[in-house]
Amino acid sequence: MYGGGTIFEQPKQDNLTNEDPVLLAAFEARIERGEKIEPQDWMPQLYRKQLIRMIEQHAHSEIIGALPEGTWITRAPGFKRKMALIAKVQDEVGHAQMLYSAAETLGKSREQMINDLISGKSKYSNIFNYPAFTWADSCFISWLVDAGAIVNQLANARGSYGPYCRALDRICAEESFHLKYGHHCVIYLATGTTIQREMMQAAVDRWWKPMMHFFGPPDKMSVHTELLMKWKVKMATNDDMRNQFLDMYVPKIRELGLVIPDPILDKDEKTGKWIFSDPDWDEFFRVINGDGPCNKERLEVRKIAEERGAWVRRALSGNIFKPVTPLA
Ligand code: FAQ
Repeated sequence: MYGGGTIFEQPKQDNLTNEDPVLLAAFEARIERGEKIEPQDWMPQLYRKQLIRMIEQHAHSEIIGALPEGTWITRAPGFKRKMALIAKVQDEVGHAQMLYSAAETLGKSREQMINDLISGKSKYSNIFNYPAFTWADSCFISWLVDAGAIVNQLANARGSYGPYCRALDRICAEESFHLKYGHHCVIYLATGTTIQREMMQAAVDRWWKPMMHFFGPPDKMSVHTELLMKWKVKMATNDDMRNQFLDMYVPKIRELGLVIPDPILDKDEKTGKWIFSDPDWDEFFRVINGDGPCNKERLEVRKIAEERGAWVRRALSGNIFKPVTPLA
């Protein structure tokens, strides 16, 4: 296992029955007034537990999310694209570090979070368990996965937990550059030669379903939304975020002559809601529970990275002669 750190006992409480009602009421009133909760402030165990779960999953998503695009750095067409992609991938890993720091303020150590990622205990975003076969797949991620991430993060940056919101503000600023870079890459392919256009269309066909999954299960199947909205951790429901993404990006995708692989995708102008085909929620749950096309490979790569970096961590901690403990 990843060494060091004290063992943090994950808050076990799944309800509020043991919380002091006076403190709980004061806490909820602060949230209602739009105040930020800071690490030293009183908070219910369940708020702490939910935030750790969500921020940790977000951090893992950034670090695993660097992998499918990372494999394209050496093959990106041209020096400028290589430079831009290196910078983007570096940013994503940096986002993970900011988010791990935000989660650490709640008491769980980075070592434990990394161990839980590598052992498969923690989740990370479904979408990074799919392969990036072509350069166009990498372009899809840079434009539309980043776009989806921004929709989610801009909303949640207005949330209640100070360290998470501040990390999200900084992340959104960087992601907006990724979005411009990704959009430029997609425009280039979608307005290029027949082969380039076909390659971009094939990427849209492959990634559309995971992209629909990206915002989480429909509200009626979501376990955590109600409580997280009440405590202003989530500032929009999964369906609202998906709808906002469709509102913003379906016209832009179609403008480029790309076809979204959903014959019934359409906006109901009366309700303002998009109508779309069922994106196969069974597949979503299989993938997030470890059985996607690349889950094993992604975790294996992370595990190797942790093993290879062990000597650096030992050196930094002054423990250079301590033997490396094999990863679990
Ligand atoms: N993938 O009750 P809900 C990025 C799980 S960052 C995997 O609705 P919740 C940057 C959920 O954890 C992308 N699992 O859950 C980038 C729960 O399982 P649990 C990540 C998912 O928390 C771009 C169960 O399903 N962004 O892309 C997913 O209320 C390009 C029930 O679901 C964040 O993490 C999913 N998509 O809402 C990097 C943002 N959806 O824990 C590189 C922060 C749901 O009970 C390249 N997170 N699940 O075992 C959130 O906003 C929320 O956690 C949601 C899910 C909206 C993702």
